Amino acid sequence: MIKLYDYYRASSCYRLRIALNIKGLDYETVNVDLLKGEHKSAAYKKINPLGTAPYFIDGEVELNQSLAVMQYLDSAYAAPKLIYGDAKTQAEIWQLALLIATDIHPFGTPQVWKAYLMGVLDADQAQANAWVEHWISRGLATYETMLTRTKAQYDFSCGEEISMADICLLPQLYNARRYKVDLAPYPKLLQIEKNMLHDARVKKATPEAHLDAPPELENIHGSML
Ligand SMILES: N[C@@H](CCC(=O)N[C@@H](CS)C(=O)NCC(=O)O)C(=O)O
Repeated sequence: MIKLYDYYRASSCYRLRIALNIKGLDYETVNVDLLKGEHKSAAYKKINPLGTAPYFIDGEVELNQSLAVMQYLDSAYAAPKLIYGDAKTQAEIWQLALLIATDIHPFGTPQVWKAYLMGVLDADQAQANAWVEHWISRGLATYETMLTRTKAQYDFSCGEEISMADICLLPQLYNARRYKVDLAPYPKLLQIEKNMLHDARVKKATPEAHLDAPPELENIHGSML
């Protein structure tokens, strides 16, 4: 069975729980407690040299990048496709997924804002928060603009089905809510968030629904769940 090294609140892990649920694949999770620093242990780095979560194992296939996992799931397993459509649509799905995964997400990870900005460069908490909020707002504003430029009105970013782009977007919106970023300027993203949370496969993947989540966990997705 597929094994996923997972942390309930980590957005790259959240991406893969959504992806696996949409593909209808069974998987077991192994909890990597990022708060306790388990990902930095020598034992975990023997498994995943990158020292991050998620880590994905399917037989002989072992991957430590969530987007590579989604590409693999599409190639190795039956529809629904996460990267669908003609050449243009597939490229647009990649473009939006990468906007989240490379131009927003890394700046908000603890290894950047906590370990490096605060730990090495001596930023204080307010400065670190401002840094994270800056990259989230810049990226989400770009995403909204890009959707506005396409004339089609879809339920999701690139069509009527959930794609890898949406799978990256939803956890990023979750993070934005945690940081109390004002999402009002992004009505298209808010509509996609609502549409996604309507789907039982997505709901099941949320941090709020995660079996390892503490009972007192704040409900970030709120009434949409
Ligand atoms: N590019 C990787 C990102 C992995 C990543 O940064 N994971 C975060 C959690 S979402 C992590 O493990 N962070 C640990 C840290 O920042 O200390 C992917 O897409 O899977």
